[in-house]
Amino acid sequence: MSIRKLPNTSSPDEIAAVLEEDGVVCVKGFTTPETLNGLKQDLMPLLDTTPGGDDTFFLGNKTRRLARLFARTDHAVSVATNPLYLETARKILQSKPRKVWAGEHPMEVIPDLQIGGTQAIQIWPGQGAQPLHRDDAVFLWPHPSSQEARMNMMVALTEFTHENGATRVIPGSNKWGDERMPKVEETVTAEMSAGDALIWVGSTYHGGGENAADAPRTGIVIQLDLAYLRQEENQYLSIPIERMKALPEEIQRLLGWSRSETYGGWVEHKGQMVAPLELLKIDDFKEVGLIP
Ligand SMILES: O=C(O)CCC(=O)C(=O)O
Ligand SMILES: [Fe+2]
Repeated sequence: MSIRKLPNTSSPDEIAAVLEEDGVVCVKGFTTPETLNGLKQDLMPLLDTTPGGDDTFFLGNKTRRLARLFARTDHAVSVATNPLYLETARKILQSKPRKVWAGEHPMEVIPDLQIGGTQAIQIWPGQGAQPLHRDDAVFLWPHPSSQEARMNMMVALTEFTHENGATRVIPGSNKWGDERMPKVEETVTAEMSAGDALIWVGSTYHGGGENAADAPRTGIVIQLDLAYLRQEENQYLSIPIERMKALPEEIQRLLGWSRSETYGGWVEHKGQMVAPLELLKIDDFKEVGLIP
């Protein structure tokens, strides 16, 4: 099985249809050249001074990981809200409303989405392959499942080749049960040009490839998750409050500052159980117990 490649003129429905089947898809030309250049300008100098991981295996001591992308580049906003990703994620993650009763009143509730993690990942020559894994392991999600917990997307900032450590993926492994072991021989390589995006669901096995080339391979990942699950990367502590206040409300919500229809995530303010994003509108955070 190969990774299907779709043009950036595809609809979220078309992208979601491939994801439902294969668990992975590549969108060619996902970013504009301006966004790609902006991401590189903002992140490459920071990666230059980022140390490698502290384990040789899972995170890789020749792999540099720089997180907190919403604190570090304005371009994270357009990447996360690109309909080719966000609308597609909504089709996969929000397709099954849940039934809830409030007394005699039945409710059909659609779970919110949130950004669960952001990273630039730069694999240097000499880094071996990352173990194959499912990204929804962070939630101990059971498989097979009729509901995906997470979507992930890798946007290539450099070319991704088999030689330089492009992500390895097992298409179709999103349908496997938890007893089946992923094997390297079952993987295919997600070769991409800079600006392309690889999108996969949380249950698809994959891993960073070995870099046997002579230059680093760099990409960024932004995860979109069911908002009632714990964020993998703690966004509340990752983004300075003044920067949070300046972000669009859609992004504030996606970064966890909303309150769900069934009251997940509230904070008390003057006797009301409000969405935390109400606090972002208040100038003096000491008034509500937050220290800026
Ligand atoms: O760097 C890659 O190609 C994949 C990284 C990855 O899968 C992860 O860190 O979860
Ligand atoms: Fe992963």
